[in-house]
Amino acid sequence: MVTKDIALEGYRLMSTAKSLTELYEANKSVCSKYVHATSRGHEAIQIACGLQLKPQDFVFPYYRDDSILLSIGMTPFQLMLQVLAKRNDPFSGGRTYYSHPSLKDDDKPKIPHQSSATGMQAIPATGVAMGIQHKEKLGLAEDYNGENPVVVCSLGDASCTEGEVSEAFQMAVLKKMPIIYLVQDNEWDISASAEETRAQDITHYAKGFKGMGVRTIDGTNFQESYDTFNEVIAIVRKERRPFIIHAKVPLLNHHTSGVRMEFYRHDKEELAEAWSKDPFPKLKQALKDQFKVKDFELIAIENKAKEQVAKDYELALAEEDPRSEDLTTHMFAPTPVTQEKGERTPAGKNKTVMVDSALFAIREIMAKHPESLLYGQDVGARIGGVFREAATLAQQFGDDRVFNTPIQEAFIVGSTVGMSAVGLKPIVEVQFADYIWPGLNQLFTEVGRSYYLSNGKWPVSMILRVPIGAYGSGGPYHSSSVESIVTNIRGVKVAYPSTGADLKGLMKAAYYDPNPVVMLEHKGLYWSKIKGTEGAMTVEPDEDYIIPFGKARTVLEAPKQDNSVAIITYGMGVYWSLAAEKNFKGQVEIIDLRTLNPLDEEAMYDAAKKHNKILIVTEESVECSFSLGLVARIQKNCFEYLDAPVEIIGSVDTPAIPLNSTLEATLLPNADKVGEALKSLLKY
Ligand SMILES: Cc1ncc(C[n+]2csc(CCOP(=O)(O)OP(=O)(O)O)c2C)c(N)n1
Ligand SMILES: [Mg+2]
Repeated sequence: MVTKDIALEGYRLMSTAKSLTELYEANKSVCSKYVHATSRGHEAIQIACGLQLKPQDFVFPYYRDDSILLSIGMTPFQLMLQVLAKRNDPFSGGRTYYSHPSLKDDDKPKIPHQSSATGMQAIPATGVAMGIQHKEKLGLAEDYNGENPVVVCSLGDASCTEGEVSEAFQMAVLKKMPIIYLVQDNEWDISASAEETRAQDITHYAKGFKGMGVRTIDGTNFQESYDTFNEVIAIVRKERRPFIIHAKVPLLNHHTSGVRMEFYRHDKEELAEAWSKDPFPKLKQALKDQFKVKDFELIAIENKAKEQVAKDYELALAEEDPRSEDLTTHMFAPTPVTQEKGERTPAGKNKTVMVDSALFAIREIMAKHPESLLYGQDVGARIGGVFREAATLAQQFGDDRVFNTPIQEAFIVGSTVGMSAVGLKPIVEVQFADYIWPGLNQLFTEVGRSYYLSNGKWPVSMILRVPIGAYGSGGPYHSSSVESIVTNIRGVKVAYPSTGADLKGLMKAAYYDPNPVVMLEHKGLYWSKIKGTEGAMTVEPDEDYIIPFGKARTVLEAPKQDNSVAIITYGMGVYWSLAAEKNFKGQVEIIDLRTLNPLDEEAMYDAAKKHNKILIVTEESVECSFSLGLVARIQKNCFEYLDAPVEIIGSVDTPAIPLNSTLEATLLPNADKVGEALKSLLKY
């Protein structure tokens, strides 16, 4: 039940939020330099939520949630640092928009980074709930004296039609996660109305998700909102199951400072109706009727809020802007792995296939680190991955640490943001590189940007394993190469090992790296079944063996001489090159990049300076590719040393890799094609 003190605190916060909206509007030439939205109309439900969250809880407010931020204890000054994109903006240091928070203060609920992409936060938020649940199951959870943490994921009504929201809901009900989805239903989707954009509101939609608790409330009524949150939070703290709180609210301010109401809200009746639901006079009246608070006391609260907001605005205006040198801080969190260590080739061991080297690496990681987990499609006990790349792991570490997910690549990838935020270390898989696409949005929008946009607060430590590459008529949907796309996503490291020893050493480095890592694992090398790829089988390095990212491997050294070529390659390219080299003995050096981001530029330039001719060998087609970027770098940095243009051998440029084996073979590079290129380079 709402006490007088709580209602008064609610009124103080509501007055503050209203003053913010009014001040931004009155000073729009300054405050709208950077786009912002405010909570005007949505304040009651937001304050009811924020006031009841504890420091162990997690909350994902969206761009309209400045009242949530005020009610968890942020000051108007702090919020204004963001509206003005100032250096000391506590969330992002001026990197992202107003009310796009990320926070890790001890005394407040935690806010991992979330993007501006509508609805996408549902997956990272549900990932947090999944992480909390796993910590509880695995005995890793902190003791909160019965007050177990909950997650609140705030969503606009229109954002719920995004497909990724349904992936999150599915997982939340499937696993009974401790999460509350707060849906603020103002019936607007910028200028599109609810009738235009949805067949049902969220309560009806939720019926498709068995076990989802639902409460629909008047989100303008502070007491009802507070009581509902109070009840639902208590249930979720105890029973650990998901809820939707569907709050009906009016939108009283512009969609954003840039998309203004006068552009699209011409219906006077609709506007009048919206204003009739304003939560501010409602709470004021309730304070007078229920708690007998006098008018003058309420006016004093309003005036104090206005004064504070005005004062904070002056202070915020005087704050420093980001400096240009701030631009490139927090690109990657520093990794502890900077040197190759351990025994790469321990004596007395037989060679193992590459897929097992990966398996052994993960087995050692999981045995040593209780916070590590592995999930993806079919990786669970029954099969241990379609390539058996996770075989026996579930048996050894249990179904809570190694488990199957539904076919939800977005969830698999994006949930790592949340898992990592609670201190777990997720290792996840997409089944084939061809199916990374539904997960790419999360990789780009949420995973890759978290560390940078939270100004260093929320690195996402995860490994995404991706079986990749063409062999044996995999056809158009089980063969593709994706490195040009993945390396384009900043904030993500990318490895592409070509031997078991490298895969094991890099997997370890990926695990200890605080940043997200994509491991591209060529499925044609997994078992060395293709003739000429026997070199991918290696003696398994010892447990301590680790390879830093950004260090290429010399596969084959050639002496400096009058006419020679260095091949720069990775993945299957290593083996096409080795086969081709047989006809040019001693004239060809082969460098395996091993990681594509970071890239060992020094190794490339040293090779160019030594041999003066460079051939890049890639499995990708060449148009708009990662390899073209390598060519540009080498030509720019080693122009004076080159005796021939840098050449690339890649696949034939088609929209897909065809199924038929003749067509596949015609498309892919091979030793002959590499040999032809070597011949003409040597002749040049
Ligand atoms: C993925 C994505 N698509 C489009 C947009 C542009 N956009 C920003 S807000 C918005 C409307 C969202 O409406 P709703 O979720 O109901 O929230 P409201 O603004 O009404 O509170 C749209 C389409 C976006 N930010 N992200
Ligand atoms: Mg809306």
